[in-house]
Amino acid sequence: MIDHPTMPYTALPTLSDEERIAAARTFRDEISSRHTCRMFAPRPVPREVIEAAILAAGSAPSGANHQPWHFAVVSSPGLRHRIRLAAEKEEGEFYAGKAGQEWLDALAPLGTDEDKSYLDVAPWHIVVFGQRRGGIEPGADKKNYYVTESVGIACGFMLAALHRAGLATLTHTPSPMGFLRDICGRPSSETPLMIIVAGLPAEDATIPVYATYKKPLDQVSSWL
Ligand code: IYR
Repeated sequence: MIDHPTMPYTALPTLSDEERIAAARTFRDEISSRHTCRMFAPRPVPREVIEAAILAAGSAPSGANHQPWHFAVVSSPGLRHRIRLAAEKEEGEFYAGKAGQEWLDALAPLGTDEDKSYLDVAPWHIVVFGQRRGGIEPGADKKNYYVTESVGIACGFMLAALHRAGLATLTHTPSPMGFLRDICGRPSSETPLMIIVAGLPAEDATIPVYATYKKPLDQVSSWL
């Protein structure tokens, strides 16, 4: 076996079973209070929050530790408006029928439509790309593995970090979203996965009640 350096794993706190259960439940309560928000306040949020959230996302596990992600962080009003216009063009067709009736029916209880004005309002768009090729060293061009899984986990970490910082978030997935590559100036070897829209919620922000229904434990798990 090729020699590979190791180091002690000391990251975990020492907890009693009671403390462990309480900690798991505290995190459950905190993260389950996050809900997708489509109504933002036009208020600035410090760049440092976004930097820390990206580093949190970047600590996610990934195939061969290649970290096959890129976060294009868009704050300029001009670029955010370009993203809005391009997204609304695609979504206009989507909601006009391209999605198909079954998909439109599934979305109806959420009340979404082609109006993406929140993209002009929220101060940060974090456009997440998966990299088909890369590797760990700067400039490397190796094959990446489990790209979608890895980037999905990183997005989860990022949403948790932004929520912890008191920001509202939205995972926006315009369909199709190839335009994001052009607007963000990314190479064809990268695939946009989603825009994580982040900011403070509007004072009168609401969310669809439908989105707050979460499946109970017995529906989402089996214990063998
Ligand atoms: N991308 C569209 C449609 C949409 C699709 C799913 I699946 C959602 O959970 C929500 C919306 C939009 O953003 O409106």
